[in-house]
Amino acid sequence: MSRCDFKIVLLGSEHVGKTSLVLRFVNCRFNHGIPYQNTIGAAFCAKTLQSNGKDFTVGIWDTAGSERYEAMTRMYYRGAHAAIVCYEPGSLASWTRTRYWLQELKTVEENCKIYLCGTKRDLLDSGAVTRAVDEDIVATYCQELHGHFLTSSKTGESVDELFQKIVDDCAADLHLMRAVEDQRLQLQKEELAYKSKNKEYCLC
Ligand SMILES: Nc1nc2c(ncn2[C@@H]2O[C@H](COP(=O)(O)OP(=O)(O)O)[C@@H](O)[C@H]2O)c(=O)[nH]1
Ligand SMILES: [Mg+2]
Repeated sequence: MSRCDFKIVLLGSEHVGKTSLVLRFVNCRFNHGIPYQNTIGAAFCAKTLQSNGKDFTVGIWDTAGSERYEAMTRMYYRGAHAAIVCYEPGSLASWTRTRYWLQELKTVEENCKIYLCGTKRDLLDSGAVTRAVDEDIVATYCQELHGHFLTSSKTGESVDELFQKIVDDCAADLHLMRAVEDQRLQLQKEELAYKSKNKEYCLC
């Protein structure tokens, strides 16, 4: 049984910045200048955050964006409590892929809270790239979603805010919190059962 309270999955096309976003959030760093490393299948990591004075462990699945791994990616968003769907504001192709994932999530995982994330904000701010994805269109899509953040994994801008909002939304979801409490109780029971079983064999 999983010890994570909330499951978050990252979706979006290759190169959009998903792995960098997770690394910035979990390790507070940005791998600048390191050659691009394609995520194979998916990668997992976890971090504990607080909401309303309580600790919650979030498990994050960073998926491969490539269409080659699409069937595999579906396995990772099954049962996700939240999805971060990433696009690059400077890339129309990445936005097309985003629309695909939004549609897919809405039909397959209707209870999943969806957050749009425009990545590489530093490149937009510095003028290194120009916006190709229309802001009004993004705003229209956002009306049905839980939030929209423009992040930079290079500077860290809005990264913690994105994950904090997800944890706050999950912690405010009574149905989900009931499931979290049940899971914690179950884990406690299993731990107690394990300890008392091992005591029987202890010779000291
Ligand atoms: N300037 C800038 N580059 C970024 C940012 N996020 C990612 N990158 C770069 O974009 C490329 C793809 O990033 P990666 O996180 O591997 O994308 P993924 O394929 O979606 O996991 C890498 O060369 C990163 O260094 C960002 O916020 N700012
Ligand atoms: Mg990756």
